[in-house]
Amino acid sequence: MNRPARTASAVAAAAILTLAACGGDDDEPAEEPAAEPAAEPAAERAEEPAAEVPVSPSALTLADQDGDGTSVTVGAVDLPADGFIAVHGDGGGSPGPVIGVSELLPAGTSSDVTITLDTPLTDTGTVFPMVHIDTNANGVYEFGTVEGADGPGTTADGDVAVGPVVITLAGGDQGAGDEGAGDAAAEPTIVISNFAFSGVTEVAVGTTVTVVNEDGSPHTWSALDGTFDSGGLGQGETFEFTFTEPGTYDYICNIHPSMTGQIVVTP
Ligand SMILES: [Cu+2]
Repeated sequence: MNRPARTASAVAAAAILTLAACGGDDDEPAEEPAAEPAAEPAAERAEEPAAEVPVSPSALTLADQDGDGTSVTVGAVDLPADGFIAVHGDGGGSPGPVIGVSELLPAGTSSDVTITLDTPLTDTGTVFPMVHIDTNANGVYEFGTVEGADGPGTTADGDVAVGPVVITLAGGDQGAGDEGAGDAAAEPTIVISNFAFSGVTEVAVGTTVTVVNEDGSPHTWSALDGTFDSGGLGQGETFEFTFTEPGTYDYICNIHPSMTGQIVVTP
């Protein structure tokens, strides 16, 4: 588990030995410069919690996608320890500032991770999801704010686990929301769009409600009491449920729990 750190210090030690050896050929003063570099790596190692948490092998499975610019979905991420996906904006063809961070993800493989962008894209563009490991194991993403904490994860080859994702924003699609509402009377529909539920809020018992996800990001339509659960719906996918019990049903998207809604089923 500590292999990367050990390798790093071994390399540092080797470099120091080389320095000392070269200096030795020359003269005695060589011992003084050698003392300084020796002290630094030791101090770094003591302060850096990274040594205790593995950052490799990390891996990302990425694909270009359509979206509304508010999120990016990572197909899969493999983590050697608990960590995050930090989404970097486009810094001129390479990772720029971070514009969104996932929740804490467990060690192992997570699929279809959707990360909300704090700074939404306003046009088709590229973002760079990057693995960051929770090196201080406190569940909080602190890279850049706490020294030495939560640095990038690296692949088995030793590269930073990062890659570009082109998000294509749909243009001229603004009429789409109206269609669902128009048919609501005949065919009760709940539309998921722009990370929000809209549509029918009250139906009679026995009614079948259709839920459609218009977002590029996957969402679910899930009753808090478990009465219904669409599971993950991709873009354009629908789910139908027939209400057989009157009541008031609160629901959320399990992927984005801040997405909430309610439907009343009348007797
Ligand atoms: Cu969602």
